[in-house]
Amino acid sequence: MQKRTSCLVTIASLALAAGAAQAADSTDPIIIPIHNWSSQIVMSNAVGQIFEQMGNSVEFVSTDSQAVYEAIRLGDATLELEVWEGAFGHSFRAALEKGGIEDVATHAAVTREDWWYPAWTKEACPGLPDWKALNACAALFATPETGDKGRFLGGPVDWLKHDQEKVEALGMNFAVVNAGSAAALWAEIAAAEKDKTPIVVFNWTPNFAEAVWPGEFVEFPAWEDGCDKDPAKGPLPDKVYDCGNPANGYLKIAAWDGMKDKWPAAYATLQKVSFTNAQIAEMAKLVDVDGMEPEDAAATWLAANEAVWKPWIQ
Ligand code: TMO
Repeated sequence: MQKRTSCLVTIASLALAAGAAQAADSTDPIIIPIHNWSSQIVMSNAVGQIFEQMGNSVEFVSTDSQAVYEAIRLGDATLELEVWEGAFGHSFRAALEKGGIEDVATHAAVTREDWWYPAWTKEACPGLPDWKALNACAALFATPETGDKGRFLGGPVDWLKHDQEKVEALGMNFAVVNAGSAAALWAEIAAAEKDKTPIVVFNWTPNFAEAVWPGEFVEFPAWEDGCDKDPAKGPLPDKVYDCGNPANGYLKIAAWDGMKDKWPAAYATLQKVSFTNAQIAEMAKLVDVDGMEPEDAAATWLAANEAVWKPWIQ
């Protein structure tokens, strides 16, 4: 009897172990959202190609970079590979509070997204990078479009950088104009470079741009948690957004909380994914400087970096 019981237990645990080993990923496609800046598009293709090598099916869907957190929560998108703290922390935190979305991993990369100027701008406004010095130089950045106010060229509106709130909170003499695309930002910097016109635009790191145009971020009052919600946070007691974006921001990976059960192998790989600043800047460069298609850039990157990602699929 004793013997028989232990035999049954053994068979049961063997069956369990076999069941666990056989729990295959669903054949449904993993839905990977694509946004409007190059590193995110290349990284999404690279991780998608890794999933395909593992035998998964993948579908890429163009998605608004803020609405994506709600889509993931509902399982309409499976994951997000680039959750930038500055641009998307607010939407990500709101989705986490509602539930259905998971904070899966944090990349090695440290990020920053904020007002930025190419080096030649500082010659015209030597008090930079201090934001008060920038504000005192506002007339240097005036255009017919902005009248006597300085022009700040922000990113596409879906990056929701709260630049207008920041201008109002800090009482800045600037008008915010949004670029239609990331490419429009690069075109604007390249045009200003010809005659060294002072310019202040939205930029971020890691990005290809830092290798092409040396420059600096404007130093606003330091970010504090809650600066986007709580007027007491930041230097002004009655304003929200009276601060810059985080200077050492995170870059996270998020996923639908059903992913781990539906695609357990892909999920285990996703937990290991981590890219550095240099790797992300390189992904952007393959598209923005070398002119590759994102799919080819991803394949090229994977071929050159097998030692980085092969361990993620074991
Ligand atoms: C979201 N972005 C990296 C473009 O700032």
